[in-house]
Order: sequence, then structure tokens, then C-alpha cells
Amino acid sequence: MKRSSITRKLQLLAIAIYCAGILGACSTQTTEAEKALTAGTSSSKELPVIEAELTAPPLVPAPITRKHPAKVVVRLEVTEVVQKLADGVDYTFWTFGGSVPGKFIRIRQNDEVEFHLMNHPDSKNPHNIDLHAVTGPGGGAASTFTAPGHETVFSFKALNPGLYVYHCATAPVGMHIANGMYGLILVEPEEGLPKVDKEYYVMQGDFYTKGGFGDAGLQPFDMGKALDENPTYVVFNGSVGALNGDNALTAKTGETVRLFVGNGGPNLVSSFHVIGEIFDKVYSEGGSKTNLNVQTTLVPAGGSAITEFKADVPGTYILVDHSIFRAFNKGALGMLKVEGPEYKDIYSGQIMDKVYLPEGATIQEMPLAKAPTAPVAANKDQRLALGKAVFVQNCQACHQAEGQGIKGAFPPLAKSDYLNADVDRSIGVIAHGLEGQIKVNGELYNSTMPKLKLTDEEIANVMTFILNNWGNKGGEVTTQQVAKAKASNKH
Ligand code: HEC
Ligand SMILES: [Cu+2]
Repeated sequence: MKRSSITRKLQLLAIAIYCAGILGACSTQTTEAEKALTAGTSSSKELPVIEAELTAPPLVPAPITRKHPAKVVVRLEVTEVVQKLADGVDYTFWTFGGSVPGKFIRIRQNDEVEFHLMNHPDSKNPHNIDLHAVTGPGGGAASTFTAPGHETVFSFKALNPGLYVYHCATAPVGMHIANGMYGLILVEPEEGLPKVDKEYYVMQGDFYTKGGFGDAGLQPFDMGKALDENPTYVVFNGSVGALNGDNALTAKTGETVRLFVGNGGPNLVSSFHVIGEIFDKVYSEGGSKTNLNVQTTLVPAGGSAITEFKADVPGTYILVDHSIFRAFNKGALGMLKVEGPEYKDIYSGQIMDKVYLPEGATIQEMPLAKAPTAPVAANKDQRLALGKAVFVQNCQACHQAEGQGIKGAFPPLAKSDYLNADVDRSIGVIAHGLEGQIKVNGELYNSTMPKLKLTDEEIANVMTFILNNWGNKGGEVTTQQVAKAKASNKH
């Protein structure tokens, strides 16, 4: 009895030593990286270390009161989640911290930021982050390419004060941003920002869905609409109504309100306006220069503005993108409810309403849209030329210029055993999209290929182009073959 228990203990000990050995070997890389991190930021040794408080919109972390720089540790987790885009409409958002826009980060000029980017193991795609507050290549993008289930770390010094956008910059960049991968980081000037009563976080973004505005269900991303810069939705804080009704921003009369406004795009610039208010002060483009008495401020895609005003009279103030169809027909509308006593000398309310029709009523007509006609290939040479154009516009961002793909993220189309083994199956992939695990040239891929809005003719052309390039097996795919393959390869 005793001897066997001793043997077991010895075995466990041996295993423990063995494991420690392996761990030591495996973790050298991390230790080296950590050493480099502290070595590179020599002054960080003297700086106090602070864990950053991050907030989901429309909330903002408390103003910074410290009078000295610090080493601020930021931990941001990327998740891919299905959430509401509008009533009855869901969308698979890719997020920085579970919300769109992502978590608000607040630091002070000359802080040293140790930035951790975690990509949740359930994610289907790799992601990274480009913070416009960073001085350095790619704003951090090159140092933070993070596969699902991984964490990357880099550090930067916040040299310039201002309100900065951050976003994902993984290919195809437009698609990652269109799926909600953006947020704001505020670098407070050393002297801080003037005190106000209320601070809020509002960020605009445009969304592209297969279905029209309000079409119910889980809506996939529409690459065609994104390329045309023709969004189905334009919203504040990630969904239609995110700042309406019970979710409205609030203030009391007499309070000063500061809005940190960002625009993730990916495409539109915003004409940000609050109906019934005048911005007493705007930090134009999120920089240090202020403009006074502004009605509408331009917020570029990938840019910001800080607007401030005093809530003088009670009522509901409507936040809009003053490109006004976006507000009333695509969702770019939010609310600020101001409660408190009335000041009739500033705003009287309605005094009179009577009919005035000098020219009689008119009926407006909507112009009819003309359907464009796409070119049709007459022979294989034309098919190759047209197919190349389809590839460059629709596929290259992911599968790369020579069809070589990106290991672990986008499978190769060059010399692809998967593609050459079954052309009809690949036509199905292009027509219907693909999700789940596949093996291409011995490598596993478990990601998402979006459904693209292509005609049968375009699929025939791009498939013919791919088959006749990069060491693939050749041949011609016709529109008829595409129609047949599509029907038999639904998954
Ligand atoms: C947004 C990125 C993206 C775009 C754009 C895209 N693909 Fe893909 N594609 C993928 C991913 C990711 C997979 C693997 C999906 C999986 O793991 O289930 C894939 C798989 C494939 C496959 C099967 C695997 C292989 O390597 O043979 C083919 C064929 C293919 N894509 C062709 C195309 C063509 C043609 C286009 C353009 C018309 C295109 N893709 C556009 C991401 C993309
Ligand atoms: Cu991303």
C-alpha cells in the first residue's frame, strides 16, 4: 500500500517536472516579448500602472484627474455576436468588446499604453486594431493580427491629445469595419478637458444588408451594396433606435452636455446635427482647435468631433445625420431628453397654427430606376477578361492578387486541390457563400466566405478566370453550368 502510494507520488512529481520543462520551452517567446515590452519603454518602470476602465456606449469613463502620466493597461476583447440591427432585424456584428461602437477608451497625453487585444475562441475570423491615436506603423495593426483564441500585446505612447477613432484593419478592411469594428479612444490633454455636467459617446456607422431596410430575420452582409456605398442602414450606436425612447440620452435644463461623436463609416461622412440645439463649442475633427456657435459639424469616416452645448430649454432634441434621408429613412436618428423648468423667453412653444396654401397641394413623383445591363461574354477570351475584373473587385481582398490566400484565414485559389477536385462545388461556394471547416492543400480553414451578389454570368467568368490561372486545371465554365451547379450545390 505504502510503496504504491510513494510510487504514484514520484510519478506525479516526474510529470510535474516534465510539464514545467515543456512550459519553460513553450513560454520563452512570451517571456522574451514581455522583456522587450518593458525594455522598449524604459521610463515605464517609474510610471504607476493603471488598469483602464472601458465603457460601452453611450457611456464614457470618468474624466482623468491625475496630474502625471501613467502606464495604462488596456484589455479589449473581440467577439463576433448576433445582435439587433433594427426591430425584427438581426445582424452578425464583429465587435470590440461586445458592442457597436466598441468600448470607449480614455487616457491622458503622454501615457504609455500597454494594449492587449484578445480574439474570442468562438470567432470565425482573425482581427487586429488600428488606433488613430498611435504614432507607429499601421497604428498598431501590424502588431495585433490576432487569430481566434489568441491574444496579442503591443505598447505605444500617446503623444497627441485628441479624440481618435480605432478600427479593425484586417482584410477585407471594409468588411470588418462594415460589420461594426470601430470605436473611440480619447487622449485627454495634460491639463484635462473643461468640466461639464454630462458626457456621452455617440458613433455613426453605415450597414449593408442583402435585404432592404426593415426586412426581417438575420441579414447577411452585402458586398455589392458596400462597394456601391449604398447603405441599407445608417445608425448611431449600432442599431436603429439605440438612442431612442427609453434609451435616449438625458440631461436637465441648465446642464452642460459634451458629446464625443465618432464616425466609423466605412463609407459615409456625417453631417452631425442636433435638431433644436446650437453647439456652443466644437472641437473640430476631434482636434485641439475649437469653433464656436456651430449648427452642423462634419464628421469624416474614420474621424470624430467633440460637441458641447448647454441644455437651455426642456424637450426632446433629435440627433441626426443632416443628410436627412439617412435620418428618417435609414435610422440615423437619436434622442436627447432634457427635463426641467420651461424658459418661455428662450423658446415659446407654438403660438398659432392656421392653413396656408398659396399654390394648392402638390403630389411629388418618385423617379423610376433604370436597370443597368451587364456585359455578356461572347467567347472564352472575353470570359477571361471579364472574369479578371470580377475577381479584382470581389475576391482579391481575401484570396489575394495571385490567388495565394492568407494562411489560416483565407484559403488559396491557386493550385487549390479543393477547387480543382470539384468545380461545381466551388461554383456553389461562390453562389451561396461557405461556413464551416474545409481542407485546402492540407490546411484546415474554418471561417466564413460571404455570399456575394453575382450574376450567373459573372460567376462563370470569374470561375473560368481562376481555372486558367495560377496552376489550376483550365477549362471554361458557362452560364448554363453555373445555373445547374447552383441548383445542385445548395448547402
Ligand atoms: C470576405 C472574404 C472573402 C471574399 C471576398 C471571397 N472569399 Fe472565397 N473564401 C473565403 C473564405 C474564408 C473561405 C473558406 C470558408 C470556410 O472556411 O468555410 C473561402 C472559400 C472559397 C473557395 C473554396 C476553397 C478554395 O480555396 O478553393 C472558393 C472556390 C472561393 N472561396 C472562391 C471565391 C471567389 C471566386 C470569390 C470572389 C467572387 C471569393 N471567394 C470571395 C473568403 C472570401
Ligand atoms: Cu476584424
